[in-house]
Amino acid sequence: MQSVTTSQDGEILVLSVNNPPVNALSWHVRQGISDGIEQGLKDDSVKAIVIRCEGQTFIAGADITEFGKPPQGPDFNAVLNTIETATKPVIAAIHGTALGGGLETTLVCHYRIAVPSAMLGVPEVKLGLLPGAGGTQRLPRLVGIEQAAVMTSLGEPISAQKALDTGLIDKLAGEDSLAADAVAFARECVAKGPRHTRDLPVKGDTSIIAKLEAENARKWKGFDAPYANLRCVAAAAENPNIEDGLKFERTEFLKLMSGSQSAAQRHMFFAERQAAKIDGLPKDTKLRDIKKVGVIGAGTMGGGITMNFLQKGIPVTIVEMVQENLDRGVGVIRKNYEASAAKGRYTSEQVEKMMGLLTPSLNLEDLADCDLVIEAVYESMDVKKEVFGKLDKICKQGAILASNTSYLDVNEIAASTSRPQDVLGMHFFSPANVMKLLEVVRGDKTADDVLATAMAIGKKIGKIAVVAGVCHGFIGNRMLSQRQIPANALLMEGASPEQIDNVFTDFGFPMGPFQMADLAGMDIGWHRDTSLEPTNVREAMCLAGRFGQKNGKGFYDYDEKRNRTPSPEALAIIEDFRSRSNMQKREISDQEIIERCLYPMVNEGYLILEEGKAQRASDIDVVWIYGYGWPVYRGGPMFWGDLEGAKKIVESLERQGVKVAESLKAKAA
Ligand code: 3H9
Repeated sequence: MQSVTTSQDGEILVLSVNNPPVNALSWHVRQGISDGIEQGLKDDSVKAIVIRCEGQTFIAGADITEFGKPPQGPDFNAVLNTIETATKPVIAAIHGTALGGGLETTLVCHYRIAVPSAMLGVPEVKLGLLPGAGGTQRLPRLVGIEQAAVMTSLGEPISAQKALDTGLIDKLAGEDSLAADAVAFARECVAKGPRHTRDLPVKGDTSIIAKLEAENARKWKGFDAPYANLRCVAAAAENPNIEDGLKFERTEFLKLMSGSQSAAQRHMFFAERQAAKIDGLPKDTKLRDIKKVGVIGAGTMGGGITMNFLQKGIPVTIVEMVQENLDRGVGVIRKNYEASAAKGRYTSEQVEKMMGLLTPSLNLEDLADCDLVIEAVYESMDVKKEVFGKLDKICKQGAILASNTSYLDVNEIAASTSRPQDVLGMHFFSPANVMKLLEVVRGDKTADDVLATAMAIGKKIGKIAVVAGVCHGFIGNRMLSQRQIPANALLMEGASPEQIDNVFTDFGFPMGPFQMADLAGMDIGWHRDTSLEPTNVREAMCLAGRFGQKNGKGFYDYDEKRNRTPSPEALAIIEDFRSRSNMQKREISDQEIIERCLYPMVNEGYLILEEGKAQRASDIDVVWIYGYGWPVYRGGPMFWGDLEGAKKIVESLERQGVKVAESLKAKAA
């Protein structure tokens, strides 16, 4: 099959790109476009050329799978030059998404027409890149500095209508008549002749750049690409001669392309998509129909889980044991929606519609007709077994019974029912209506269609679902504990909470382990027996009434705005605990903190893979990026571990006395 075909409609030559699934600019597409343009230029009967695409979308960008491989076929910039310098008008006919290199292709075309549903953008920043084929220089010439700065640095596409309003496209086509409308438009363009984006002056004001940098300082912390994009847009404003701007863009692009951030972000692009695939399960596994969901528990977790489904129009019955708790839970859901409505995310009608899909109940029997029931009760095996035993008797045959447990043995929970094939874990992360990650825990007896349905429903409610096997803490929490143990030990050896947390935030985490403990609340699981001697620093903090952010004091002191400052009292408690444990304080380097806290996590990742508890290393990266704030520009613990080097990690782990995974040792050998 040819990836670019030509056809002629009177004096208009139409090039049709056909490279499923997203018409990426693979080498054969570049070759096909280049050949097609040459053909149109040579043929005297051709007066104008249309570039359009088959399938779901216009060109969605460069072929990311080609990055880092030896170049093949014509250089993209050379192809763009062929289009731009064509002596006959070239018209881009856009449907679906024109993204990245796809949009850059349209920018060198002389005219652009799009269907109203089309989206146009330069999302390269999300891959740690910039539109390096002239996008940062031509876009400002069409839409102005402000719009170009927003589009390149944030990477969000705009609608066809907005593209028309800002001058990015010339005309809207009928939704179902793009091919014919593009040819008709091309005929109009014949008389006008080619028109070059590069010849337009750059309009607008670069003050937007500082504004964007200030507004996004938190979000962009640690990232190189947003700033590089903005530098290039500024260069467009500063260089009237586009060639100078293009040269600047090239240098910035190559820097990003050869750096580790883009490699990590491109890895995550594919990792995220790969995570949805279940090894050994046919793609067409028949899914169970989920029309109605039950949630047990109206606490923070149950409420958050419920919101995900209501937002997608799926009715939920939420069950609590006590009226007061039920009312409180439903009240929190309403309050959250109303807060979003106040920010303009929903209309009040939408809020009422979502609330109308919610049935509060005190009776488990009301879950009888649910297709999926998610239990989010207290984390105790006895309680969970009791709930699942009851569900087994109440729920209809074929219903999926899921536990939101974060640590417990899903096989044991399943064994408390007569239908373990219908049971699995659906581990949401708090706040469950916000956090993207969903660990779908496959029990030994979980049926294939149950697993596939849980993964699909996860996607439907906007989560990134990852399959995990049954083990203590599954993928994420199991690795988290490998980080927490050394973090606590380092505290005893002489590091302060602030030093440790700062190493984490400098690494790119939104917070460190002690900030996280303060946020979660130190008293979770504390026995509250004040007559007992504390066995760890956390208990010592609780005994001193330092429960974390909730009462303004934990490892840190907090003001009303929850800003943290180091706490002399907390430091004294640590010091006291240290001396009572007969530990000697010593200087600890930031590098030691990294090696002690993060290398054991990488090691645990290898053990998880060896035991088959994760399908692939990239799934582990997805868990850590979407569930625990691992910085995406470092690609997750497994990708980062490869960058650090297996040998270095193994040597350090051996020095630390950590038992090293065989597969990690083999990699280091
Ligand atoms: C660029 O253009 C650089 C330039 O400036 C040049 C400088 C010199 N390449 O997302 P989906 C695959 S950088 C290769 O599930 P959707 C994807 O992996 C690029 N493959 O579909 C998946 O494969 P599989 C700038 C790609 O309908 C399949 O297509 N462009 C590419 O939910 C379906 O993908 C971008 O960053 C690609 N470019 O969403 C756009 N794109 O089936 C990136 C997708 O094996 N793409 N695949 O898992 C997207 O944002 C979405 O894919 C899109 C469709 C919105 C297009």
